[in-house]
Formats: sequence, structure tokens, C-alpha cells
Amino acid sequence: MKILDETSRTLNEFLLLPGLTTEECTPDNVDLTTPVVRHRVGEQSPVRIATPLVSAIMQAVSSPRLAVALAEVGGLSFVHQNQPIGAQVEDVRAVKRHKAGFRTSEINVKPSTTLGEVAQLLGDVDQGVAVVTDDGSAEGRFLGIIGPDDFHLHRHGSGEVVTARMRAYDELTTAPATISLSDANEMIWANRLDVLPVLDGDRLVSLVLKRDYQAHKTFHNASVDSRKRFRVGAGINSRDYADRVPALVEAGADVLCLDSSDGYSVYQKKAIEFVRDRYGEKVFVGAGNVVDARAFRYLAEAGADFVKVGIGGGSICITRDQKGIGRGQASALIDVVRERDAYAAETGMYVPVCCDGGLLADYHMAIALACGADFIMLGRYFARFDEAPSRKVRVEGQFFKEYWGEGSRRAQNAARYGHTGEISFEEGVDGFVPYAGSLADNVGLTRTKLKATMVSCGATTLRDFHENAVLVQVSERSYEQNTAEVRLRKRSVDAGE
Ligand code: RVP
Repeated sequence: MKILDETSRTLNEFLLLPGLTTEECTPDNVDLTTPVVRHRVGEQSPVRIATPLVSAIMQAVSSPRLAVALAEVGGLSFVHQNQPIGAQVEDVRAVKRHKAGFRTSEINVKPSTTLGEVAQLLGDVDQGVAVVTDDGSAEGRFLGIIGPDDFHLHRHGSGEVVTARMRAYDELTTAPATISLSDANEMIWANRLDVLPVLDGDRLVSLVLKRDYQAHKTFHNASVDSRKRFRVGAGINSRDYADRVPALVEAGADVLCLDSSDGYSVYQKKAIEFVRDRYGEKVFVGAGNVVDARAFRYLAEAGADFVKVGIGGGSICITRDQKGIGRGQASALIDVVRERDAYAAETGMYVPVCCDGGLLADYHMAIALACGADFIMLGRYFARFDEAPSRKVRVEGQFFKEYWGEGSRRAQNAARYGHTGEISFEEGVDGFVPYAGSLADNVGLTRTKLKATMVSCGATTLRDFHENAVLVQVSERSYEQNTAEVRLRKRSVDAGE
């Protein structure tokens, strides 16, 4: 037994000291671009993102819709692996074939679906209409569309089937898959349409909605691949990788990531070796999670393209209570970052570090980046947005979104932790997070705040920030005072003062 001579510290136990802000150090000059995968020191990473935020490998977070919205603003999503290979491949394909302004339909029903069921779906997802296809899928044979104006449950009865009230294919204006967005918008305005189904023959490809016309803002640094398709990552596990990895690579996943609460294992090494043997350096795979230098080095030497840090810090995570493993996120990050830099100095190879879990406020992200994280993985943060796949619910006049851990019973996460049957205990909880609106608005604000912090610290790149940030640990007393003041301020805001 060995006891480390340290106290395990979390990110909110630190503050940043301002550095000299020069005239060149303005928000416009701050560049948040960061490497995602390993690269030679002094060269560029083959995968870089302009916003250092990635979405957690979780059912309640990373859907194709969120992946597109996040890639549009320069981040990256990792679609979750707690689903059959075919379903995950379909998620990746949906992102890869997405064209800005063309939505992959999210409410798709079969001809036998009832009006009651459609009414429920229309309330859950923000698409305005449901599409009827022969098999109820987003690429089935197109039969018609149905929206809230096409029926009323009191008048038509919730048991009636959708085909009785839908607007059928032959009555509708549709467009071929080759259409450009500007021509699609022309058709919408010329024909006074709310929705334009885009078809390949008689199969549904996507929808163009009139209400998206204004909403689509172009971010100049969207995360795109060499063919200008949105980038998307995908979670994998250390059990079925021999089947899952080839399927995801074939579908076009840009980066893979081993998804485990404890990644310091020979199983991760074997999975990375499989990727290297089969694809050489062409396929990128991150590994984790880890909390110390030993584990970082083990995975970096195994060939991991990035290493993810954090055990037990996730907002829905109870791993520390259940298994007694973990480490304060700041202590873990600082230890791993030191090893990353030592490894880079020794080998000439830079292996980026991702800080994962427990980052609730924008300033936690700033502290994590100052501590040396190359990018940040977030679950709760993204689960609050319109684009997250979970349901929006209203409780006593306030809106919330559902959010649950991958180790919760709800996630039926038998596979993730190496068990084959029923999970014997839970490592995550199932709850709600306050609804916060659109991803683009919130990520925009977070980017603004991160830039403001960096300007105060005199840094215009994340590399400057890593090298020159000065952090100070806060005393328990000032931490308590600070949180008490925040609570007081929030209370007066809530009271409208
Ligand atoms: P947070 O952003 O604090 O919500 O944390 C998200 C992270 O929590 C995930 O990226 C993952 O590492 C971890 N997680 C996910 N599910 C569970 C669990 O059920 N214990 N933990």
C-alpha cells in the first residue's frame, strides 16, 4: 500500500491570476483551436477543432442532431456505443450525409401509427411535422407528412391511424436529392410551404423547413473533413471492437474513443493494437478514462491518439461512492498533463489530453484549459440544449431535460463495464437538468467567456494559456464565501430583484 502525498483537488478549488493584457490581446485575436489527435511536436494535428468542446459519449447527449449542431460551431460529438453496431453506424451516417439546412427527419412513423402516438411525438421533438414512411424510418419509402394542423384528437380520435389524416405524397411538393439549399428555399417561398421533403426516387433523404431559413448561421470554423462533411466521433468498447470499428470506419467516423470509466487496462491496449494493426495511422482512437501519469503513459505507449481524464467527477456519476475509485479532477489533470509534456519531450510525439466530467460552469472549463487540457468533454452542459435527444419536460412552470448516466440502470449499461449479464450495481443516476435553449447560443456565450478569461490572462492561443497561466488554490473559507455569494445573487435574480 502507498499513500500519495497530496490532497485530491477539484477544478473549482482554483482561480486564475490575471496576466499582462497587451494591445494585441483582444477577444478577436484569441484562437481557441486545439489538436484532437496525436501529432509530432512542431507539426499540426491531423484533426483540429476550433472550439475545444466535445460532447460526452452518452445516450442522453450525443445524437446526430446534436453532433451536427456542435460541428457547426467548431466542436465535435462522440455518438454513444451503448447500442447495436448498426444503430451507431446509422448515427454516424446521418451526420456525414447532413447538408447544412437539410435536416435528417427525427419524427418518422409507420402507416399504422395512431394519431395519439403522433401527437405525443410532435410534443417531444422540435420538428413541427412527422413523416410517414413505409417502415417508419428516416430513409424509408415516403408516403406523406402529418402535423398538428392536420388533426385534432377530440375530433378524430387518438386511435385513428395516421394515413387517414396525413397529407399524402401525391398532394405534396417534394424535391430531388440533388437540389441545392438555395433552390430548396426558393421552392418553399414560391409554393408557400412550411416543409419540403427531399427524396431520392421515392425514398426520404431529408427535410428543409421554412423556419430554419433564418436560423441557419454560418460559423466559419465548422468542424469538417476533407470532403466538407461534418466531422463526428464515435465511442467504442474493448469487447466488440473487431466488429464495431470496421463498421464505424466504413460509415465515415472521424475519430473513435474507447469508452470506459476505468481505462487503465490491458483490454484498452489490445483494442488500440487492433486499430493500429488493421489501419496503421489512418484511423484515430482515443482511450481512457485515467487519473494519473502511469495510466497516461501506458495508453500513450499503446498508441492512443488522445487520452481522456476523469473518474467519478461526472455530474451523474456515483462511481466514487460505489467503488471508491477516482481522483479530484484538477489533481488528475495536472498529473496527466505533466506526463503528456514529459512524453512529448522524450518522444517528440504530442498526445492531447481531454478533461472529462464535472465541468458545470464556464469558468471550470477555463480552469481546465489553464491546467493544460487540450479539449473538454461535457455531458450535463450539452444535455440541457434543444438538440440533445432526451425529452423536455415541464415541472411547476419550469422546463427541464432528462439526463441520465451511462452507468445508470436506465442506460442498461451491462456492456460498458465488462459484465455480460444484468448489472449488479449502478454507477450513475437518472435525473433532470434545467433546459437552456439552443446549442449555438450557449456555445457562443461559452466561447465569449473563455476568450475573455484568456484576454485577462494575456493569452491568445491555448498553447500560451497552458504555458503561462498562473493558478492559485482558494482557501476553504473563500470558496465557501464565494459559493454563498453566488447563491445569494442567484436567489435575487430568481426573485426578480
Ligand atoms: P458531466 O459533464 O459532469 O455530466 O459528466 C459527463 C461524464 O460523466 C461522461 O463523459 C462520462 O465520463 C461520465 N459518465 C457518464 N455516465 C456515467 C455514469 O453513469 N456513472 N458517468
